[in-house]
Amino acid sequence: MEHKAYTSFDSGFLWGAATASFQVEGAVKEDGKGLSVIDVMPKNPAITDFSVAADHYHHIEEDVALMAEMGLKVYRFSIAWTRIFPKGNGEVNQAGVDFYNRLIDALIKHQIEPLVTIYHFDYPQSLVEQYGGWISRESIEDYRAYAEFLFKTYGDRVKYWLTINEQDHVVRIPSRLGLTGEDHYEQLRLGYQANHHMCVATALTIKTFHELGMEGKIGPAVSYSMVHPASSHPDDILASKDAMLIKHNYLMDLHCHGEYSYSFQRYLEERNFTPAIEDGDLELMKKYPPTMLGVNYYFSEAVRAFPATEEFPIGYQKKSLLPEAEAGVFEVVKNENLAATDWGWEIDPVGLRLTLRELYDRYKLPMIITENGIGAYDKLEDEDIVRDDYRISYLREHIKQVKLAINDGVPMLGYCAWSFMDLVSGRNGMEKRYGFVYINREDFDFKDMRRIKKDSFYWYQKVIASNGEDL
Ligand code: BGP
Repeated sequence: MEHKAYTSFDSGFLWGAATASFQVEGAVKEDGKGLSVIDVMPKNPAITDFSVAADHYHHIEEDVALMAEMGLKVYRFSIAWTRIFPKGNGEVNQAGVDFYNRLIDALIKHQIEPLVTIYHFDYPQSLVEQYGGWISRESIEDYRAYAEFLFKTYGDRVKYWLTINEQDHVVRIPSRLGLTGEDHYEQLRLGYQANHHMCVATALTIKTFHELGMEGKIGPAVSYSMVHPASSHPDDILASKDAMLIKHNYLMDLHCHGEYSYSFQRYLEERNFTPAIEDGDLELMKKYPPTMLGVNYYFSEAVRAFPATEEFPIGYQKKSLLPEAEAGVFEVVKNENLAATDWGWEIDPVGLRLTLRELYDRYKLPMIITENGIGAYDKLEDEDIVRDDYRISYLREHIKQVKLAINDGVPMLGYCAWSFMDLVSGRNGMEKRYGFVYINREDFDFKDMRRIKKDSFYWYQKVIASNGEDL
């Protein structure tokens, strides 16, 4: 809807940018760090691994100085669990603790609010070896204890906490659970068990957060985006609702309402995916919901109905990282109304406003955008220039929609672009860049790791200085 008058961003709006430990830090074996599932997963010979990344581990002073120059109000980063507890539990590694103390102190010195992700994909490999990791119930207490340690160690300076990043991706990407093997359906079954444990672990962690009397807010960072019906045909509309359920809402319903919704229960039962649930688990989730939500948003999708056939019976899935087609439910199709990135992600700024509205309608929590950005083949030109006007335009259009969502009445705490600096993409190495700051390295040539401000750096600096007026 349009409004008669529009308000500006609140003066305390948190303008920020984000990264994740394994994608920026490098130094994967330094100063006592233990191995994570990311460090041991099979390498793709065509792209770089995460062992050096943006070498942030050795550049934190310089990187934080750049954040300060840009005017960031908040910096979202994740703590590498295995720097703190190399084995995931047991002994603490003081060198790892000190590293994040230095980072947090540097941020505070520059009046940049730290927004800490407790766990962003880099699960301790030792926990997989000890008891199978997230698929075992033992994982719950180890996560909670790790989070409690962080609260006690950094909670005097950190007010905003994200529990688990994109749990739905962890559930569906076997290597991130430390799973091996080829049986897609068995991996999904285990994934839903892991999902349940992660939800209980999140609730227990939020309980600990309250018991310790922590100030500030806590909640998951969820990958959540609208799934549009490809047409106004009622079958397609049903397909879009079902896709929203099995991609996004199933998890939010657990986190925020402590329930497996009636339709998701049916979905799990029919596929033999129902996890073991102990008495009290759902009550715990109900009692300790998040107090804020982090929202990762890159694109929207369009779907149409995918009727089951003999060839594609109910439950058949096109095996892919994330659900793209499931017989009897939905199939992702191209949205002819939208342009896409070089990696085929459909660019939908209005979809962000719709997403925020949908989340607030359903879960009534204040939100912060924890990731939003465009991956592109940036080109470094002579005199250290990177003309990333496509990034400026992507971010501008999305920020406009955040403002409109605020005008619709959605409480927004802030906006973190992905990413502050170039980092190793989750699946595409260094060639898919997201940062405001260019890191001078390629997949297999580390060059000099020089930090170079892109055009978007100067643009975002003005956006922040004008509190979102000068877009
Ligand atoms: C999200 C992750 C990030 C980041 C981002 C971009 O799913 O939380 O860690 O990787 O996606 O994805 P990619 O790097 O695959 O382009």
